[in-house]
Amino acid sequence: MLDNHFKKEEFKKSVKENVKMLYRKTIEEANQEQIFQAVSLAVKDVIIDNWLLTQKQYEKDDPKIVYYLSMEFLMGRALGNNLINLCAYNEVKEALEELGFDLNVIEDQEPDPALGNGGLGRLAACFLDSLATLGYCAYGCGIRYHYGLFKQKIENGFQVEVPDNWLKDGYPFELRRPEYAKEVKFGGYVKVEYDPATGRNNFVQEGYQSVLAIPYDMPIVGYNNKIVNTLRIWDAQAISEFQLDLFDKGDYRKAVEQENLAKNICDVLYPNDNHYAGKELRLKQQYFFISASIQAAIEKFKKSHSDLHDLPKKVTFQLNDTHPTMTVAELMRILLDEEGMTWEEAWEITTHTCAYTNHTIMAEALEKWPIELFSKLLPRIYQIIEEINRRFIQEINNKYPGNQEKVRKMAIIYDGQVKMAHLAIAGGYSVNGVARLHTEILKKQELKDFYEMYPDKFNNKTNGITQRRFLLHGNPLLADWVTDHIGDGWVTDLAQLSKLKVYADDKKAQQEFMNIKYQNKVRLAKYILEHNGIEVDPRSIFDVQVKRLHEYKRQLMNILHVMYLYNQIKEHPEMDFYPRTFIFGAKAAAGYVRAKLTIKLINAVADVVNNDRSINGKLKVVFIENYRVSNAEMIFAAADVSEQISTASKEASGTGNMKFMLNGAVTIGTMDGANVEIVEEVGQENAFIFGLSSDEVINYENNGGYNPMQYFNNDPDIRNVLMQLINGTYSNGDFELFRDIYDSLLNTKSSDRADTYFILADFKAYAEAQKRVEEAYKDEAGWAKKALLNTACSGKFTSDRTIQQYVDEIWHLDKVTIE
Ligand code: CR6
Repeated sequence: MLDNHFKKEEFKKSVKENVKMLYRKTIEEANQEQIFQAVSLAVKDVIIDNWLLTQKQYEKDDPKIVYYLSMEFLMGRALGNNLINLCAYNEVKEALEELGFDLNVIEDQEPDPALGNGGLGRLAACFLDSLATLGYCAYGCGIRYHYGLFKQKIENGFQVEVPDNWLKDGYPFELRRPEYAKEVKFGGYVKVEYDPATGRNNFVQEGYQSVLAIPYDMPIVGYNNKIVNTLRIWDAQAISEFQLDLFDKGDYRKAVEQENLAKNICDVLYPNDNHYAGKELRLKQQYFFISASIQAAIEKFKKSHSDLHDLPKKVTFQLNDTHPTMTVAELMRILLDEEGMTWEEAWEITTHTCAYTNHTIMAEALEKWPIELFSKLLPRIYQIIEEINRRFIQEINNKYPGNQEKVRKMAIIYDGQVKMAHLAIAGGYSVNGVARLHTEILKKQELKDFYEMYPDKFNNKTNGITQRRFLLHGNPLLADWVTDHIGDGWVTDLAQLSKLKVYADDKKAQQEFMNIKYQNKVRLAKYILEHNGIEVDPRSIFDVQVKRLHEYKRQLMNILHVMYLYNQIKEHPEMDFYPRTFIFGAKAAAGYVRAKLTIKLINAVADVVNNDRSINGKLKVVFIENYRVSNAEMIFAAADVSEQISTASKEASGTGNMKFMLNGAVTIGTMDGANVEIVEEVGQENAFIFGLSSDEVINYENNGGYNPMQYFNNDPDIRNVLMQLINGTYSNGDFELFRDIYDSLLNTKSSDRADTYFILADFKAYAEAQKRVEEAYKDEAGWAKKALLNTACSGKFTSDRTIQQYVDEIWHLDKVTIE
């Protein structure tokens, strides 16, 4: 498989040459960061050859293209992944060893491109990997944020956000393409001109401000197939740099305004996961990258096709959540205003080209822009949405004559707001959820009226993850073991993992499997010691919850349970207890006060528990600082227990759950999101399921909630733990520090419903499930079998499967092979 380009000697020569050219140094003089740059350039050189080949092939085959439009691409480091997909990892590792360098250390020099928050952005990155690997023509379209998701420091137990200046040393895998720049217009007003020649009105935006969108391309390397697709992220540049004559005309103020507009747009990724903040700059970001992307896509289409009516046959715009919904209106604008089509023609094309993925039912994540803000910033786009809305309401009225309730619930513009989800549904041909349960909830609850009106648009695409990054790269020991047993077909066909099932009862296989887990735990323990100064025992159960911090994900329930266990051990020192290490990793949105307080609570509990010698190290709590893609790979590989404990119905899918499963961790979780399908694949007996069902939760919610007080009053264990939040146990005597958390559960003053996420209702069931985990772990062979079966049954959760379903059922792309 070794590509010609990766002849070891040649590669070494090229690294040396790059060090010389870039830094005027010999390889002995260069530091690790410089070696990283030099190695990356050598790798990029190989990639570019394949990139050109791919381009040629696409020009020849003219396949249908999917544009995956997303505000977020949480790519993680590229060097290791590119080497994996070029099948050159081991060769390069050896070459570097011969030069006196360790590839792992070199990989660690790369900043994590963190242009995303969590699951949604990481999903986009997995999808790009699968699209290239399966040979489909795809472009990722996004924003080149100068600052990605903040870096997290923990100071005195609190989260502190540090800017992520990932571009400061230059990013070797990007390619600036100024020749493809596009102009994007904001503000001004729309002038209507009657054109006697056509008998139509022309709509002309005037008095606007412009920004130049400059694309940067990143290569997306397919696995072992020479295909290299493109992630195109747009950066903003002031147009005045190009139009200096503005100054001459004396329009200095406008020039400065445009300069500022350009400066701000791509500054920073909004750090909210599953939460809509309604900021004007965010709206600018959305239109900025959508306008540039759609303009570029139409221009590209027109280069090799004569009739825009064929667009739906050749192009799909997939909207990753509502953030890119502007696509619907921008495409209409181009077809109407620039291409001179009639409304009916343009609408026919648009509604067969756009498709929408919904990623949440959380009300606070729904994007609703105030008309004021929207129409001022995007006057022409707003006009078009008004017309879409007018016609859509007509359609509703035709279908449900006289039913004002339907109009109120479904209109795109209502109550002074533009509802982006409604626009995405009306303006596209497909609406999909991201796990079976989630899609059913959309159909029966959240989007019920839309489902009734357009049943055929709705479909499910259960999320997936790429095994190339999360097993082959992240867990080389297990990857090799799997290949030794069933061959390497799983790398591109994960269903083959089911061939491992025959080893589930095999003593030798079990031992080897658990020995690999042990070695990965040693690797993580070392990382924890280096980064947290906490010593953990790799023989203890590694019980892990890593994901964004959000109340619905219930990290709070996890830490309350740790407090409960600690009480138990203190009260009954003689009690049989299998040593356990609870590991957390999570970033909280900078403005999410309660989430940040939860981080403090976890660290406060860790402080007390880890320093209590009387419990003989039976319990350890670790909060891993700055959880991100690169350390995630190592964490998944080392987990025994995967915490997937969201309030049922709230987690649309989850994807961390799949990464744990692939790496042989056993799930403790609720019947939520993709957990339902995980249990279906691996069997009830190989997971620990507990808690309220989504139906029960929704039922409570529709009937005014439930009363957590009853649990507080009737259960002394729960009462004890809650009292410890306000009696100074974990706050050096400060009664107030954690009072907000206490209040959130019992609602003594806040206006929200008490215990919105049913923590007290599920607490005892969770504790009981944790007890079952402990018992199961004591049975070594039994646990090994469970762990091994989790890996063996994880085949369904590859993003290759997800992408193939998108292709078969929504996109209908053509497969391409490089000759
Ligand atoms: N926060 C869902 O909450 C899902 C991902 C990807 C999320 C999560 O359950 O796995 O999307 N939703 O589909 C949003 O971001 C809106 C997420 O990552």
